[in-house]
Amino acid sequence: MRTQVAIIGGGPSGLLLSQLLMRAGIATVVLERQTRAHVLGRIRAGVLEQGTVELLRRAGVGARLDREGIVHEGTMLSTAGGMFRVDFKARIGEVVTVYGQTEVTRDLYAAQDAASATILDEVSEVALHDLTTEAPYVTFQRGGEAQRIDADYIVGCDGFHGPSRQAIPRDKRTEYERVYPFGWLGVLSRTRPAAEELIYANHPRGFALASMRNPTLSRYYIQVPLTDRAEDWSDAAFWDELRRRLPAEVAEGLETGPSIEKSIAPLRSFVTEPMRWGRLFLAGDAAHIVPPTGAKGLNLAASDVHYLSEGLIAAFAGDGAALEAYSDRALTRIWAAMRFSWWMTSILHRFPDQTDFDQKIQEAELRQLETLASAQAAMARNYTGLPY
Ligand code: FAS
Ligand code: PHB
Repeated sequence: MRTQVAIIGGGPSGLLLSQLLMRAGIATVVLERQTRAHVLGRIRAGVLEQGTVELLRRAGVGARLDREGIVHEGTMLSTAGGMFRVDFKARIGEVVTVYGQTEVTRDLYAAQDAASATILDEVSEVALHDLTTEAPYVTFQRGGEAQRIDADYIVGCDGFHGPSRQAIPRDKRTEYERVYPFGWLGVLSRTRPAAEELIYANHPRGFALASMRNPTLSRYYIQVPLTDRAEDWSDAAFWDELRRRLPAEVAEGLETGPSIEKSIAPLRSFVTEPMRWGRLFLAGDAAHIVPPTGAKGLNLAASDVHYLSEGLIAAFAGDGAALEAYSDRALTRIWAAMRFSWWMTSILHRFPDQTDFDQKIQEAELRQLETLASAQAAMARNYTGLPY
């Protein structure tokens, strides 16, 4: 089999890249390890930056998002001193849209099907070859058969655990990592959301987040030790702990119900540089991971795909400059989001080894955010998304 761009990974990065390239007349093949049902069963991100919304519209998958997405003009933060709001719209004239990653992926699959895209799922033993030549190729198993795809370019959209990043020689890659000493226990429930907007809570018992997917589907998280397992938490125990960490006036009115999804996500900050090796390019979680505190993961995948699709489209038209610049251009925005996600995580969580001094600094950071318009504008700028 031969194509122009072979994409490894059928998550949001891979599907969005394939959609944008196909709309520009470039042939793609997407290789996905899991079944489509498995990919669509993942509960991940919930908040889209405006840049992501506009990119999805340009990709032709904005219709349902525009109908069902919920625009939020600000967010609430809760501390020992009470709850306060950061008004994105008032501070910088920007907003975010609440629309689950699962729905983004569903819309992308539908659009790719309508475009008769070649998406090969349930592949295994994916291996990348001859990346530093002009004739790279991918081998894999599917349906018990060994197969090969020759391509002009290969893009690794295969997430943190995929083979693409590892295909770059270890001495050619620099990796930066911070692993956080806690995880997020997340619950999805068919209940009315706790509030109109998201609530990020800093509490002595640990961080909590009240989010949502739509007016009848809520998404909640609480910080838990890395030693916890989701099966150790009954629904009742989760709701009790969440109530303790949310402001009393919110906890009183909390609608609870059976969890329809319950899982623990570890938190890490991770970047690999460069995001290219010969004719292999990396995009999304294959190249970087952020703690979900800043709602950046999916949004960074979108800006990578924006830059990379521009570069590939120009390269196939004879101008390779944007493709040459891809890694540096993407990493500039990635590191800005890394900083913001680290900062949000550092001011909202309880760290097992934190000192009294650390605690006072955290309180001072939160007080600045509560009382300084310039601090709120800076947070709003980063949360709603830095320009592409
Ligand atoms: P993905 O990991 O989504 O997709 C990679 C795809 O590659 C997968 O479908 C995988 O099956 C496939 N793949 C892997 N190895 C392969 C192989 N060998 N061959 C073929 N295919 C292969 N972000 C937020 O903004 N907010 C959140 O609340 C949030 N919560 C998260 C919770 C969890 C548990 C995780 C893991 C991530 C979370 N994220 C969150 C980040 C998440 O949304 C990612 O940023 C987003 O999924 C990135 O999309 P992709 O780059 O496509 O990677
Ligand atoms: C979510 O709704 O899943 C969500 C929202 C904001 C975050 C993290 C997760 O910062």
